[in-house]
Amino acid sequence: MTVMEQRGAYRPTPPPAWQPRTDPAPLLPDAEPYRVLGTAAAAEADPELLRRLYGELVKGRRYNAQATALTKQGRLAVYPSSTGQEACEVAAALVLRDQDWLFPSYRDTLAVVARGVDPVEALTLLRGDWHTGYDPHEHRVAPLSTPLATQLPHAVGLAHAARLKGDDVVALAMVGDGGTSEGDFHEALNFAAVWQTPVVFLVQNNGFAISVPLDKQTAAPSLAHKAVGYGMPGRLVDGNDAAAVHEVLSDAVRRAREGGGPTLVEAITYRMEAHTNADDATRYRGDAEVETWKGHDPVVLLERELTARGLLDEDGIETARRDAETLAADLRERMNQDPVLDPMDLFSHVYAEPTPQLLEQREQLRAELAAEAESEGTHR
Ligand SMILES: Cc1ncc(C[n+]2csc(CCOP(=O)(O)OP(=O)(O)O)c2C)c(N)n1
Repeated sequence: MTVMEQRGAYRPTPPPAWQPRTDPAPLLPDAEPYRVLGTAAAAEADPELLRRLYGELVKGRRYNAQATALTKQGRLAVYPSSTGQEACEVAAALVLRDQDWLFPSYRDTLAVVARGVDPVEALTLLRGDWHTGYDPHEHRVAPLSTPLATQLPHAVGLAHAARLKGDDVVALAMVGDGGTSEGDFHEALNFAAVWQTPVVFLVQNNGFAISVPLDKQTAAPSLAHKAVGYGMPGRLVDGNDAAAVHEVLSDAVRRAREGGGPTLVEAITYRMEAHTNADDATRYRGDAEVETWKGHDPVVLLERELTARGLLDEDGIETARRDAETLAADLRERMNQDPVLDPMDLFSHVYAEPTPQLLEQREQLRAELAAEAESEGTHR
């Protein structure tokens, strides 16, 4: 007995009964990624939606190939291809309503284009012209974010603010498996769950963060399990099954819209190509692995389902390919024109109110450009 107890001043009592603050069971992901294509659930899927998804996947595959070709021609500085991940890209864009917001990472140009952004404007960051070459407000698409996971707190902030204002807005934020190790991922998920923010986090687990495979990235049972620690549901989906990704994301968006709070969706997919055109993937992964994933190609999976059910014939396939070629030809033609850029634009859109330093630098540049123009004039 302690001295205090001997004096009778302290009476130990048991602590209040403890119980988990929420039941973790409903938050846990299923044991297997959710699938629709090739299962009984496919019969329930809307044929029109499947056909639309197919057309977008074919266009997306072609867009990736064209953009990669543009890097080889020196028209694009860099392109992080989403070949193999088109189902996630397309579904993410299609589940959103006009008033919702998309928060993409650098790998998500396809989602940005599928949402309606001009295919050339979507590439100006990767051409090195502008940080964001499109007006984010026009289609409600935030800038393609290169610093990993920084788009996530932005998505939460926007969705939380919209909710405080009473606006019916959901934000869908995309991030890679490597991005889930960032502090921003943690902060975004924590705030989202505490505030019950109408936001959906889509983690595309494509196996690698550049050369770092998932097992060196995390010890979590799955990335979807990370949701449970924050108090939101984690869902696992086959990321190459466009119908399944569309369904799971639609459920999550609906839940967010109805006040049910955030959801973390982990889509199991695979990056079929190198991290970017600047990477050599053969240095860290074998051909056998890539071949295995080629057998689970998102475009082929959907094409098989549609043809098996008589929802797509040779003509339909041909039309989809022609539309994709039209998109690629337009992209090629417009990307082959030299952009007209004004160096003074460097100073626009940096701050709402430019700082004195920026104003000073702007004047320096203006003087240099004027001097250059004058000397060009005298030497001509
Ligand atoms: C904050 C930050 N740290 C490091 C990098 C460098 N970096 C660029 S891409 C990348 C890997 C990201 O992998 P993942 O999140 O899985 O996305 P993926 O590229 O596979 O789509 C890294 C580490 C960065 N862009 N931002």
